[in-house]
Amino acid sequence: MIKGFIFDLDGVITDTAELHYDAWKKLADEMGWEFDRDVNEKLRGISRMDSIKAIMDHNGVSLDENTIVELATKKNDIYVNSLDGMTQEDYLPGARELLTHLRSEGFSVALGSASKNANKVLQQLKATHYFDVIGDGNSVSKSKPAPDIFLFASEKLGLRPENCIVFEDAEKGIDAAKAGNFHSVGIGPEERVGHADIRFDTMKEATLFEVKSHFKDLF
Ligand code: G16
Ligand code: MG
Repeated sequence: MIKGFIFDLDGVITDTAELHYDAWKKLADEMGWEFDRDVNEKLRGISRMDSIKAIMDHNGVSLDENTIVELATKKNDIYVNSLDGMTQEDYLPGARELLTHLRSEGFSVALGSASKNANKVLQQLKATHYFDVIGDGNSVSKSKPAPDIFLFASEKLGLRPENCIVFEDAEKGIDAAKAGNFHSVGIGPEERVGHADIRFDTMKEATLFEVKSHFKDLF
């Protein structure tokens, strides 16, 4: 029986990818590093420190740990400032409708995001009240593709993984859901999330009706 839903944030509830891109691009330009949208795509769903290391790898750069933390903090300051402009208009189409529907049907709902800024994003969207549990980048130390963030969320909800559906837009996020034995819904193209149990191009198609009809035996 499905009793709970766990949502990734960036790429599922809202699209902060563009703001992350702008902030990394600013840092990369300052450092003289190459950074484009293809490299940015590799950062989808992974932690801030894993992201900067991926950008450095791409540029064949190595630095000591303190400098890496300093640069990641610089990027984060740029990113956090840009969140001030985010409003209730910035839900991905369909996301708020699904959250509202799940609450009215009495399902438990949690956030399972890699972001340490998830609380700020939820506040900007005025979305905090949709969630019984908020799992973010501060909740666990091992990031996706490890299942830890989703296990944290399901434990806090008091549910077993097999009673929860995870919504994710990142390849590594679906890997994490599978590793934890969760049912999974992929949001995005086949080449990215085709390994999810079911997949929708966007959140707009991912209505409760559609999800229930795909996981018929579980409701
Ligand atoms: C999000 C983004 C990632 C970002 C990560 C960490 O994850 O998809 O690109 O690197 O958060 O963000 P921050 O620097 O704010 O801690 P998710 O899991 O919400 O998709
Ligand atoms: Mg995501």
